[in-house]
Amino acid sequence: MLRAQVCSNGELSFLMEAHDGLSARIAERSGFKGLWASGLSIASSLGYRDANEASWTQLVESVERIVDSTALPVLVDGDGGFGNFNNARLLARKLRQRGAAGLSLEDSCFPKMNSLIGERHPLADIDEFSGRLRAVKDTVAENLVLVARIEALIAGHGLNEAIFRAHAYADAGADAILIHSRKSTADEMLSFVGEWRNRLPVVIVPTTYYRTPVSAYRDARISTVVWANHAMRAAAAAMRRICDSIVAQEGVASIESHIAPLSEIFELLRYDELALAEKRYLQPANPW
Ligand code: SPV
Ligand code: MG
Repeated sequence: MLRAQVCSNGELSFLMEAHDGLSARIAERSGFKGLWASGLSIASSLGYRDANEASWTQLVESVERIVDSTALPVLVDGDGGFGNFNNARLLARKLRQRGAAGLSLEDSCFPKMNSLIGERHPLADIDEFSGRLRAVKDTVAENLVLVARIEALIAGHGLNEAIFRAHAYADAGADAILIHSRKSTADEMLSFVGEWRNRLPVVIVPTTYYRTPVSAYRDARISTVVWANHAMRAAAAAMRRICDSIVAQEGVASIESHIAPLSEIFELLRYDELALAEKRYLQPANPW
């Protein structure tokens, strides 16, 4: 299912960020057809910085909660793979076991730093990173969509370096290329796409160039747009507003209509299914 979405040049697909079971369930209910298990959002929800402070096992456990909570395919942001080829293939194997549909690996060095902050983004050696991709491919074969993410534009190395790396990663067996840019317009990313000519399908993350209309991505025959952090940021804004209000008013009377009713939470988490299961499986209460 994810392969059809990410690897299609025909129809633009959208992956929504999820960082836990609840955010995954909400995205599914809104109609998204696939999820992005965001490193930034998962780390933030755990109280960590997106700098490989969360361990690979914590990532795998978060992904398991996301996978278990919906029927949607999940593309996992695996950062650089938490080390060399061996760490990357171990991560891939465990993610596959927990039901992930795809893995995105970026050509950064361990420990990484989130692409949208700071100026220090050292790139991995091309051959070394290609080895990580080949090791993952040899380990999980066709069972996990492998997205190779290029950080060359983030690191300020320009278009030629990005294209050179994309060809190397295609040769190494990647199924799709994620080209990341943190410019406020889509120009840099679109220059890459023009030059690349869809040798492999292209995935983008329009967090900083959010003003660009989606029609521009369709025109450029991009395969997949990742809305990478919007559930986490929406939750942060809502929690801040509500906490500020409760402090200021020393009470919760005025906020009730601004928060999700408990009935919505019970519905999202399918308490009705549990009630039915109790009828079916629970012993009748002992009359004595
Ligand atoms: C993420 O969602 O963790 C990403 C995208 O990798 S970004 O934060 O832009 O690096
Ligand atoms: Mg990330």
